[in-house]
Amino acid sequence: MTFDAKARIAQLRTEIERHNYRYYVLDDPSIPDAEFDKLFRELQALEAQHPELLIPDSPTQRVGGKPLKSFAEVQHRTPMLSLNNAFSEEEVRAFDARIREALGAAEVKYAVEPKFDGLAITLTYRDGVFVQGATRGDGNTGEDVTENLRTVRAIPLHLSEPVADVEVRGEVLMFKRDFARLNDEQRARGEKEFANPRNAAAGSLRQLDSRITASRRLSFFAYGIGLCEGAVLPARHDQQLVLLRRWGMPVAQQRRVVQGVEGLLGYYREIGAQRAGLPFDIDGVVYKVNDTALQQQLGFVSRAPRWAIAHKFPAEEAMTVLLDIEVQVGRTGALTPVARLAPVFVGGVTVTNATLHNEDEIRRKDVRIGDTVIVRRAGDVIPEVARVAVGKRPHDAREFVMPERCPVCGSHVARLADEAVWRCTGGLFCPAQRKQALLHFASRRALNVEGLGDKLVEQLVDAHLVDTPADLYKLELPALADLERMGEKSALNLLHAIEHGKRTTLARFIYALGIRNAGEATAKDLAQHFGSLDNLLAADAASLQQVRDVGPVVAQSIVDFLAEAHNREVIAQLRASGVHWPEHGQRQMTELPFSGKTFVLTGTLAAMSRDEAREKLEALGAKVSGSVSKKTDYVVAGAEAGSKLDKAQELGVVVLDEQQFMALLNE
Ligand code: JCF
Repeated sequence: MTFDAKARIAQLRTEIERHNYRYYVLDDPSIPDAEFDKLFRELQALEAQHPELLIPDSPTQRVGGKPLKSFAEVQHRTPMLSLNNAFSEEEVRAFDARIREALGAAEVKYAVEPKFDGLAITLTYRDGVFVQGATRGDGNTGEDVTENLRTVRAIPLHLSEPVADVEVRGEVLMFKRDFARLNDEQRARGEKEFANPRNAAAGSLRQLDSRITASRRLSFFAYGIGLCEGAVLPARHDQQLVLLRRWGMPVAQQRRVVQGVEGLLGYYREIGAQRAGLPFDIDGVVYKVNDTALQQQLGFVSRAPRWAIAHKFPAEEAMTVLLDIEVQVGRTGALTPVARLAPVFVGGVTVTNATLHNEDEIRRKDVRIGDTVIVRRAGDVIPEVARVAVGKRPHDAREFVMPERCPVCGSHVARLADEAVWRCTGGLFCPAQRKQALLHFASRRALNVEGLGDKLVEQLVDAHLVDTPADLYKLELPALADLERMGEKSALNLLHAIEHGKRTTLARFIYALGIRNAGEATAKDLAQHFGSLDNLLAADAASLQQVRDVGPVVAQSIVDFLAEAHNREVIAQLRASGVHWPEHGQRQMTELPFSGKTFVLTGTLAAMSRDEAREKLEALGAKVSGSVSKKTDYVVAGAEAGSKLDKAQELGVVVLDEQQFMALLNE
C-alpha cells in the first residue's frame, strides 16, 4: 500500500513539475488550469496521508510555511554584479568603441535582452535541487529568502539535470495583470495599494510570512550563471541562456544576438516600441559581449563588468508640482479635469498637462492643488497624475470643486447616475463640443482631412466660419487665407484636403458623425450590415440591435442621434456637398470569405504587424475584435500571446498559430 502511494506521489510530482515547465518556461500549457489543480490536490491529499513522504521540494510546498523572525544573511560565493547605465545613443556608441578598442576588433557580437524592472536574486541548486535563494543585497551579502522563492512557480524546484553546484542569477518581478489584481484586492480590503509592479514584487519578496508571498503571484526570469560546478558552461552567453532554459529556467523570449552598435540601437528601438504592450515592466535593455573569453579579456571596473551595459529607457514617472486644475470639454460634453503642472521631463518629453480622469479619481487619489504629484507617461498614452507624494502637501493646498456650469458655454453640467463623468448639457451650442466634433470629423480614421488641426478649428469656430462639419464644404479661399498663420498656399492645400476627403467609405462616414457609443468598430459593423446610409437612417432600435455587437445602449445612442433634426440636416448637407462612398447591398457583402466571422489577434506575428493583419482580415469581410468571447470564431496567437490565449482555451475557441493563420489567409 505504502509502496503504491510512494510511486504515485513521485509520478504526480514529476507530472506537476512538467506542467509548471510548460506553463512558465515554454509558455505553452498542455492542460487546462482545472486539470492541473486536480493533480495538485491529489498530491496534497496523498502527502497528508503519508507525512513521512513529504519533502521540502515537493510542488505542494509552494504555498508558504511558518513565518520567520528575520532573514538570515547569505554570503554570495561569486559577487552579484551591477550594470553601468547608458542613457543616450552617444553613451552606447562610446561603450561599443571602448570594447572594440580594448579587443582590437572591427565589430563585436552582443547578446541582448530586455532589462526587467524587478529585483535581482540568486538561486543555488545542489545536485539539481533548489536549496537556497537570496536577494542581491550589496552584491556580496544578501538576505536568505529561500522560503519565499519556493512559492514562486516560475522557479523550478529541480533542474532537469543533476548539476553538482550552480548559482542561477535572475530577476523576480510581478506581471502587470497580477499587479493590477493585487491592487484591486488591496483596495477591496482597505489596505495600502502598491505604486508599481516593482514595489509590489519587492514588498512580496521581503515578507517574513511566506504564505503571503505565496498569495502574490510573483514571476521570474533567469539571465546568467554565477558559480558552476559539475557542468561545462558553453563559451557564449546566448548558449548559456539556452542551457538555463534546458535546465528548466524561464529566460526572456525577446533575447537575441546582434552585430555591432547599429544592432544594439536597432534592438533598443524595437523593444522600446513593444514596451507598453509587454506583460511586464522593463526599464531598458541589457547589452553583453556574447563571447565569454572576450568578456574575461575585458574584465571589470569596480563592481560592474566592462563587457555589459544597461541602456535605460526614459523614466515613465517623474515628480512635479500641481499648479492648478482646469476643466476641459470633450466632443461628447464630458468634463475632464486636467492638471496644469510645473514642466517636467517624463517618458522622453516635457509635460505641462496631465489628465486627472474625473472627479471620483481626484477624490480617490486625494489630489489637491499645490500638491507635489507623480506624473506618469507610458508609451503614447496621455500623461496622467498617478498619485500624490505624501508628506509634501503644503498647508494651503486646495481641494478641487467641479464647476456647476460648463466653463466654455455656461450650460448646466449633469452627471448620469451610472457614469463617472460630468457632462456639459449644451450639445452643439457649446463651442468646445463643436470644435471637438469637427476635429473628430476630420481625423485620420474618419474623413481624413489633412491639415485641419486644433489651432485652425479653433479659429474657424470662433470666427463662425464653420459651425458644423457641413460648413467645411462652403469654405472659400479669401476668408481662409485671411486667418492667422494662413497664407494663400496653406489655404489652398486645406481646400484640396477637404475636397479629397469627400471620397470616403460608409464606415468612415458613420464614424465621422461622432455618434456617442459608436466607435470605429461599431461604424464598420453598421456599414456592413446596412450596406447603405438610407438603410441606416431608416433603422429603429430593434433593427439596430440585429447588428453584431450592438446592444440596447448603442442602439439607443444611434436612435437619439438620428432623432435630432439638426443631425439629419447636417447629413443631408454633407451629401449635397458631394461627400460620397461606394454603396452595396447586404447581398454582396455576405459573399466575402470571412463574412460573419469574428477574429481576435493576440501576441506578435513575425510576418506582419497586428494592424496589417486586421486590415487583411477586414478586407476579407471578417470582424476583428479586441476581446475573446463565446462569439469569437478564431483567436490568432502570435509569439508572447497572453491572457487572450488562456481565455480562448477556456472557452474552447479555435486557436490558430501564425503558420495556420497565414495558410488560412492564402486559401
Ligand atoms: O533584467 C535585468 N534586470 C538584468 C540585470 C539582466 C541582466 O542580464 C543582468 C542584470 C544585472 C547584472 N546582468 C547582469 C550581469
